[in-house]
Amino acid sequence: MSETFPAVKYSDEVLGARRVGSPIVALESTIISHGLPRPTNFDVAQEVEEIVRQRGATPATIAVLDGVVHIGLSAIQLRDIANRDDILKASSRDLAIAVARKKSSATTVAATAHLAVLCGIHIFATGGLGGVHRGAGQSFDESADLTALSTLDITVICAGVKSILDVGATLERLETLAIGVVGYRTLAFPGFYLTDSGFTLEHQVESPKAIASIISARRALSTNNSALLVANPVLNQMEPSLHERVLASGLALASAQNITGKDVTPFLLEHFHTHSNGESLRVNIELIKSNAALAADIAVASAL
Ligand code: PSU
Ligand code: MN
Repeated sequence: MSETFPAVKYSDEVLGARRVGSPIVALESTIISHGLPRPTNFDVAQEVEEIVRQRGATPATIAVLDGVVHIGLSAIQLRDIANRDDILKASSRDLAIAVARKKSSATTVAATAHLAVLCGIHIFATGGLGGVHRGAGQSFDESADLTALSTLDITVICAGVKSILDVGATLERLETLAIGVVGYRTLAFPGFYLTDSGFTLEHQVESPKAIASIISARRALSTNNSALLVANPVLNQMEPSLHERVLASGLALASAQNITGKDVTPFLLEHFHTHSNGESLRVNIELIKSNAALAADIAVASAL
């Protein structure tokens, strides 16, 4: 007989929130393990959870530890994700492999969103969404975040898509995949480190309450079988010329060193963190916190 697997494990805090039906915000873990440098990553992970709590919602950071899916992490587990050297990066397709083989994996937007919805959580804060990479016409490198979000009832609060990507192509794919996009207090689609990617959105929303009513309209119309993106621009962006310089050198280095597949995004983020005099790190931290705060406000406004 084949092995059976335990259901996911909830933290006491998340269990308590589920019991009384109070709002929960899913938080991803790849941002901690592969997106931010040590030791800042652990501090930021804790601060982000605290921001969610202060605004009246419960944080559920999601990850796989030693083959067990965790919805909500203890401080020790959060530290493991931040500091352990054996933490993999799992997209949706890797989840079952990690669980069956008792591995430890941080979860990407795709995998976190999948597990959140599996557990009845429908609001999710991240940094920047994955998308279509530059040169994807040749490399076919498109993040599984997009296809995952095309099948999940979840609202993702992000600072747009990462500026290392082909933003125009990513917006086209979002349209094809029926993933709704609204700008939070802006029509300028944000570009992660940059407040404005140069692309214009069709819809602007002004408040968490307005987003909550879009979420209930999605349910009423059954258009909640794909995700809604809330694009929340960072207030204090990276200086655009510095951004352009570091991006150009990062892309050149990635190509010279033949970096491919799931390593591309962590490689470029790390390049930014080591070549921007702390600017990319400052902006990355600001945007994660800001997205977590907005996600908590939306969760409270929609009582999800
Ligand atoms: N946003 C960040 N830092 C990150 C990521 C997003 O601020 O590290 C991660 C997310 O987990 C996202 C992943 O799902 O990058 C996309 O990776 P890829 O391009 O390989 O699909
Ligand atoms: Mn990829």
